[in-house]
Amino acid sequence: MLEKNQWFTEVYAPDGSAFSLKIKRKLHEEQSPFQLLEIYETEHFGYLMVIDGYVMLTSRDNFFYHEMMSHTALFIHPDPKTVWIIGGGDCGTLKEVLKHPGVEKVLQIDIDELVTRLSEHYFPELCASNADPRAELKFIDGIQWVKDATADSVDIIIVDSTDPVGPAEGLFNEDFYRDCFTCLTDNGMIIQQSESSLFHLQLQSDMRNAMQNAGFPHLQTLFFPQCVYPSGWWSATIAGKQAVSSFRRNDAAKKPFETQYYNSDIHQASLAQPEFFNKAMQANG
Ligand code: AG3
Repeated sequence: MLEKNQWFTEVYAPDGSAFSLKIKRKLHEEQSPFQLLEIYETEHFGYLMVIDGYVMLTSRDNFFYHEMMSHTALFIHPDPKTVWIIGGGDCGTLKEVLKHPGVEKVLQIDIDELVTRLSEHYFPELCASNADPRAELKFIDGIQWVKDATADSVDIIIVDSTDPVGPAEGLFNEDFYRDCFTCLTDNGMIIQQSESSLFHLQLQSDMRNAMQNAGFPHLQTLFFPQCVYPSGWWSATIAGKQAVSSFRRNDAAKKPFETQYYNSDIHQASLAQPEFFNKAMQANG
């Protein structure tokens, strides 16, 4: 007989679904100035980080998301040297970006320092590269950062945020994308986590419209599994100044580092778009 308090559950009310993980215990709970952070030890997924009741990551399966949020964009860009990560305070994306030897500078900008402090403690494997001299961590508002930044100064912006509620809401609108467009160099692109096509089609359509209206002529949504997020099927959307549907396939096939999910075939496969997705994106312009 399983007791209710042995499980952490994230309910996704609009679609009457939920995802649960069996837990051993809660290790930490703390309200930062921005959000409520919780850390659990699970039975089978290692540690679990939850923000405002939403699953952020587990030790066991975060690689799907972090690899797809970084290597896809880095292998589309012809020669990425500077990368900004907006959000991403757990440092999982940062670690993947730093695997690229050609990258000279990575700036991680998360508004909430507590995310990083807890990650250093409970997810040290994600923070293993934080001392890399190419990495810089800032704990400030990413929206303000791109507003104030110098034009033409970054190759790739990765938006590794929570859902579009609370502090992340302003990361899903046209003003933010327009500021990103200005900061990006000629081959530049933004890649942003874009929720689930099963549950959030309207949001995806709004996001893509906003990206286009902000001046990005090329869009590509990538699909990948992520069992701990609502519906278990997640996506990232890339908006580029140049075409973003082809990538440096040979370089990806010969990547000089290890990954657990990403490879050149996975990259190619993630470009395949479901019929209902195409239809909905067309219908919404
Ligand atoms: N960022 C994506 C969070 C979205 C999850 N949504 C949810 N559980 N409802 C995760 C941060 C990992 N670096």
